[in-house]
Amino acid sequence: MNFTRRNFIKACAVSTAMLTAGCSVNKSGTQTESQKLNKSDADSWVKSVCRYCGTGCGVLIGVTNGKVIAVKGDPDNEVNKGLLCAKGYYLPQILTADDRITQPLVKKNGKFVETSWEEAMNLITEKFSNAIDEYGPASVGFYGSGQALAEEEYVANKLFKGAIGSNNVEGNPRLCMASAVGGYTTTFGADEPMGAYEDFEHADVFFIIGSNMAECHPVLFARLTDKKRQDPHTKIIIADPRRHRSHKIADISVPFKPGTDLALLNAMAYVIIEEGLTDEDFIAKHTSFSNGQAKITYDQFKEFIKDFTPEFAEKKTNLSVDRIRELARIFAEPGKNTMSMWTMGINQRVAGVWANNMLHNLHLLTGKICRPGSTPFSLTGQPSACGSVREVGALCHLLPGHRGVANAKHREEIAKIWGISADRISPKPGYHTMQLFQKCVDGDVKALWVMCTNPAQSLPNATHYNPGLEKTFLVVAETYHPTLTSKYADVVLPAALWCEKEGVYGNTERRTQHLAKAIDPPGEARPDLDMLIDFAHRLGYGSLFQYDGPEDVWNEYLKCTTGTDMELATYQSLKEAHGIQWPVKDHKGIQGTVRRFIGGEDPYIKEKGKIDFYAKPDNRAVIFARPYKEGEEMPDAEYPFCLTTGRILEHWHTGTMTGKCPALNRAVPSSYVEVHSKDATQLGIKNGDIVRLVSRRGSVELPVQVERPGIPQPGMLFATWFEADRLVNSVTIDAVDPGSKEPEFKICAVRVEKV
Ligand SMILES: Nc1nc2c(c(=O)[nH]1)N[C@H]1C(S)=C(S)[C@@H](COP(=O)(O)OP(=O)(O)OC[C@H]3O[C@@H](n4cnc5c(=O)[nH]c(N)nc54)[C@H](O)[C@@H]3O)O[C@H]1N2
Ligand SMILES: Nc1nc2c(c(=O)[nH]1)N[C@H]1C(S)=C(S)[C@@H](COP(=O)(O)OP(=O)(O)OC[C@H]3O[C@@H](n4cnc5c(=O)[nH]c(N)nc54)[C@H](O)[C@@H]3O)O[C@H]1N2
Ligand code: SF4
Ligand SMILES: [Mo]
Repeated sequence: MNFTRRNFIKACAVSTAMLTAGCSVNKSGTQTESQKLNKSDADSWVKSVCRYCGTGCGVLIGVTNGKVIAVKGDPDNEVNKGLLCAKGYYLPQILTADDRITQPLVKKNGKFVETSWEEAMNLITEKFSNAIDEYGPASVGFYGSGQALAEEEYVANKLFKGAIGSNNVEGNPRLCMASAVGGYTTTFGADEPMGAYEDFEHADVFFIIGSNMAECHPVLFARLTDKKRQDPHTKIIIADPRRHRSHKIADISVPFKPGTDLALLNAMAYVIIEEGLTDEDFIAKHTSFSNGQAKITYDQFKEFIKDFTPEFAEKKTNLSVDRIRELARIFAEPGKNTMSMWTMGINQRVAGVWANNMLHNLHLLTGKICRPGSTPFSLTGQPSACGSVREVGALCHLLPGHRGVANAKHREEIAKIWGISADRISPKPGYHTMQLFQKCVDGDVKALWVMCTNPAQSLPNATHYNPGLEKTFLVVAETYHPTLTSKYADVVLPAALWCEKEGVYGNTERRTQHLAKAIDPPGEARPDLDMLIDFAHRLGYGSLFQYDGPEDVWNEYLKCTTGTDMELATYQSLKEAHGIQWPVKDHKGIQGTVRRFIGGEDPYIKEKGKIDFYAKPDNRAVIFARPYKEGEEMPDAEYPFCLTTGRILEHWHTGTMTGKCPALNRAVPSSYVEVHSKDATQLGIKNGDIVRLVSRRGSVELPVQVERPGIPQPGMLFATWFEADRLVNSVTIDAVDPGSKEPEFKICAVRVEKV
């Protein structure tokens, strides 16, 4: 397996560039095969965005005779300036895979049979209507995706919350970004990062924790390596219990015991205060303090933080006191700009929101925020978790434009735009993701529409929840069949994929981008948007869903953002531009905003240079006193290993797409588990051996990789989970953060058995 991966990396210039420390963006950019393509190599080049990660790279899609012949990086898109990673480069191959479905499938006597759209949609309408009539609107639900288009999620949200009256609208961002949302909204009163990729150019220090950018945000990582090359004084700190590819460019590698970050982050705050590295003027002007229940004073916070000495953190994390002090000093060095970045190592935790708060604390205590190069910058996983779910409000407690279902004024405002009476929208949040699937197990959710996600493989403790999918009347809108989820479906609807439809994505840095349609979908496959609008009409809500395509939907959605803190750009300007960052400046949406909460950039602040956290009633960001908390299930005598799960460069989540690209699949054909060499010796296992990981919930058999490609801490295992035949999520834990309801994919206890 390794041998092939090495060959792959060698053969694929761009991924080599992305994976190798210190490489240059220009070099990697000009080396890609796709970059060599000329204008004349295709009949037309269509402007779009990569459908994979939250980086949001602009692409140009080469079309000849109605077929996609190539994809290349869009040189005019500021995000990637023409660069792509391997996954982006191989995008054309996912369109033509053998298991694309081109006609609706209905399960009859346990077997899937092809059917007409008419029959499939009539059946769905009948089942949903019966459930609503008999058991009420809360007996039906929708489970969507941060990979769907904004218009698709908007229409689903309106249909379920506004027309049907069910707030059971959820999606995979709950498994991913919910803790980051919780962090931004509690600390600043408003979701999403205030900074931007442009901050890379100004930062002196990068504090990267729980994030493997080299593999998960490769083009951003290339920007980082380029910055380091141009400015060798740049300091890069990478804190992660596993040494992975991103560590190669680290000036300081900080591998620590998994699940103990909260001790490290509080101890950094301790040192910053003790050593007088705070920005007192900033703290006095722009912050308040809270213990989560009530306001506290700065002095009370200082009292609280006294327990979190570097010595305390040393015991928990296995990092030395000196190292912890050093990290705090580098982070807080006066006159330098510090940018922190994090992803799932922080979010997918039962203390995910608290960990997010603590990262914000460090920036607020040192005043390293709202300045070019100083910002707490959460990296978003999916291409449109921000644009399609966080902004559209497609989670059970939200409404479009950063509004909430529990707020009467918000319900009024949205009901007006939706053309319904406000009492149609329930003030009670629906079931969050893990509840929703539990309610399927319990038989309380009778009918569920799943769109652009594969929960039977991606939910934690999946073996517990999957029988619920069997019980519920399940509609799965998919591009391929079978997937682990579509197997449970009563109806599978063939979906148009990526460039076979048109719409909008929103990436990590508040950048909204238009994806043009390049080719027709195969057979009878349709865009998800069309399916949802058709469904709304059949349910009898036709008058509320009179749209003539995605632009019409966008125009209605745009009204939900007017006058809010996240005013979006017009469809026309999005079509022309290479992404526009909200909030737009002129109500027309030509000019975006790079940084928020700073006058001169943020259109809502009149005075140039003034920092104003206006989303909070007192205009102050909150520094939270958050206690220490470990993982829900830490190792013990019976289950002595800490299992973490995550990603590699070549594969995307459940592997339905990247598994179709021969080069990617050859490079890494199977999921595996990384083991530290000490543990391997003790267990008597070597590369390629198959081991069984057993948790309190289930087991999975995986081939062993000893310290490659990453090196986990002793006592820690790292498993990839892209392979459908090895259900790693039968082992993971479904404990959730009490605030964000995001599950703890990153930590559970297992034992290892030789097979
Ligand atoms: N190639 C590729 N790229 C992707 C994706 C993909 O599937 N494939 N998916 C996209 C999506 S949706 C997401 S959410 C992102 C995820 O992007 P990342 O979060 O960067 O990726 P992961 O591998 O899930 O986890 C990152 C790291 O968290 C670390 N970790 C585990 N436990 C702890 C802990 O206790 N503390 C800390 N600090 N770290 C810990 C793991 O060691 C791991 O290396 O990637 C996006 N990009
Ligand atoms: N063990 C473990 N589990 C995890 C995580 C982890 O770190 N560890 N991470 C979690 C995170 S962060 C995330 S984001 C989730 C992701 O989990 P999922 O969303 O379940 O994974 P994907 O493989 O991205 O699923 C997307 C599905 O949509 C289909 N599809 C593609 N395009 C379209 C389209 O246009 N329309 C429709 N209808 N279908 C389409 C694809 O074929 C694919 O089956 O997994 C979570 N699960
Ligand atoms: S970095 Fe992300 S968005 Fe860019 S090409 Fe790679 S997968 Fe696509
Ligand atoms: Mo994610």
